[in-house]
Amino acid sequence: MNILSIAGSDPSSGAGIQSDIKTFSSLGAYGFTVITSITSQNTSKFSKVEPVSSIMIKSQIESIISDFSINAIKVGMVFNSPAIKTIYCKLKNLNCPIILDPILKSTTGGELIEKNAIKNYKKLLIPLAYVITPNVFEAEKLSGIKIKTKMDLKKSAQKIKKIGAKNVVITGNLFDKGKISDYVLEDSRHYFLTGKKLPIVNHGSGCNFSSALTVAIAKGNNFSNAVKFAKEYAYNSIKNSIQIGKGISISNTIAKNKNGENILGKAIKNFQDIEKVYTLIPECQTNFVYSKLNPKSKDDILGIEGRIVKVGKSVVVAGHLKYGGSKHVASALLEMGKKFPKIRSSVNVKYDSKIIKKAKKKDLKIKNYSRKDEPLRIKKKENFSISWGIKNAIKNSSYPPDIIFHKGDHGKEPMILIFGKNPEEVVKKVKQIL
Ligand code: PXL
Repeated sequence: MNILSIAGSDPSSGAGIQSDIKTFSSLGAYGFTVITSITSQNTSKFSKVEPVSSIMIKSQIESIISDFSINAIKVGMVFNSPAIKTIYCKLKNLNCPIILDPILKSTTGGELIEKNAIKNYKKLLIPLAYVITPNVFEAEKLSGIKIKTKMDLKKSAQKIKKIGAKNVVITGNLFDKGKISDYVLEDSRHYFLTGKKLPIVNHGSGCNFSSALTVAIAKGNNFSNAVKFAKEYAYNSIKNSIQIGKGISISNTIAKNKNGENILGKAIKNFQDIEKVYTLIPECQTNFVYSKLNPKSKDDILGIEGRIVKVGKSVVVAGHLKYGGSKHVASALLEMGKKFPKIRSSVNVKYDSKIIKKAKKKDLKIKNYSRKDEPLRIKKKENFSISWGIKNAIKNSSYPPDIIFHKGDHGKEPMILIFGKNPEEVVKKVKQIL
């Protein structure tokens, strides 16, 4: 996932470009940056701002878009009209969602856009936005409507939508005591997303919200799910904010626990390093999966969205680790886990009778099933075959097998699945059969 942030530099890394990169990384996206202005500020004081020339902004954008494919663009602080015009010219024909986060003032009071640039901001940038995310103050300035009631809020959002943004989210509304809500105006509906207000004044959560929203949209989430996700992400960034300077707290974009990814990632690396492992890769290629405790569906099972593929005499990982990334091997593991919940990892390799012989010699426990016995109603349903096969193979077993294989059927490649309590145990078993 590749995201471009066009924004200002904040040396405290609480907001702006630096903060955006932190958010993108924590969510597994790659962040490119185009710097529109440089600020000097810390947690107590905003000092200076110096705009980057439009020639340099243009050149930065060209460097990035000529080389990389971009899944979404976030536009944050743009200080003046030349910057706005340049960004408009460069983005207007790009076919990728633009998330516009209007930045007028810093939390500590610095002016982050020239007054006479707001007109061009509205005219040129708002119509490019797939979504715009003003806070209440910014919505008032952009719409010219003072927001005192929920009705004002709706009118303000409608006015901004009329200027040209496809969707509008006005963040940080404090109408209900102890609560904070975002007002969301989509194409055909509008609603509030309300949550608990944390009593923490912080620097950065607005940027965290729009950056997380950008990643969620780039990943193809539908709009309302993306907004929900971003709201929760921003809430956590405030909850985890750190008092690192002498002034207000800095919101903290802690990465989600990546334990599963680390464990599976390491095991895949060890799998790749096994001598002659390429001989084990079947025609339909290999996936390697690792389940959460008590998985409910394939979405609780981490796998490669893609495959481990054979390239000459080596194997490479084509794709990324993702929960829900595997269909077939994950189905097998899910079925195995129903009877033997301690078994949480599996890999599929090519069937070869020599491998089965070797596994027997090494005292690995082996079960099998025949795809020829598969009832027609199972054959017809996509992805049911494997669950059916595994269920059959273990139905009379009082222990979890290390290996389950089948010898294929018309047009179905024979296959071996190797199981273990964790990915490293699976790699150990693979080493035994080679
Ligand atoms: O939080 C908004 C923001 C965005 N970008 C930059 C900033 C700020 C607030 O201070 O400095 C560069």
